[in-house]
Amino acid sequence: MGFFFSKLWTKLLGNKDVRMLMVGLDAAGKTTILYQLKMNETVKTIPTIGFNVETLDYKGLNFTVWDVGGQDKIRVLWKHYYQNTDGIIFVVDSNDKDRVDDAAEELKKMITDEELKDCVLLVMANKQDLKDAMSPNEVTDKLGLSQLKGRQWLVQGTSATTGQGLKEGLDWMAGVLLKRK
Ligand code: G3D
Ligand code: MG
Repeated sequence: MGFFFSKLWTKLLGNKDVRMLMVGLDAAGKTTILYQLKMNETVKTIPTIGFNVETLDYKGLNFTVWDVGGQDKIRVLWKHYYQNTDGIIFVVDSNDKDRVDDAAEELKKMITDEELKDCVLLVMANKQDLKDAMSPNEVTDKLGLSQLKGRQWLVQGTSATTGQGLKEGLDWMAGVLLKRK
């Protein structure tokens, strides 16, 4: 596919493997994003007790995706996937005002985890194509991101169905990761 494979990514992946964790509440648009990025590879679904994990691998870049929300009991199972994560992509349904507080809570739990403390955070304020969707600024506000210290983060408006914003967000991520090495 290569639609987001800018020079930045080529450069980054020439040097090392990169691991991305993509999470968010169910129906936020994660699977749709994964399929947009498909890059001629196959999306694999690994059924795990209590949750499904989707993975996509391409030239040393690994995406691991699952739904978060509610089930605190299975949270311990996620840790297995946290190791060596370079970036978190947190996907929010910008059109779901009823659940944005739940999303905020889940994000908070995730980023306060010791194992993920060095990860770069990209928030995809998804479903921007819907006319009542919260703007990326509103999403930033709702997630309480301005208070977030010691972390590089960006909120990018996206539409997984049209592909809008995906490249921009991922290019930002690649740029940050490149500078870190
Ligand atoms: P998830 O993997 O995070 O659970 P999905 O979410 O990718 O399965 O998406 C959930 C629903 O939202 C899907 O609709 C999907 O088409 C839709 N969706 C995802 N991203 C966008 C977007 O950017 N804009 C709009 N308008 N819809 C989006 P269905 O109807 O298949 O359940
Ligand atoms: Mg899904």
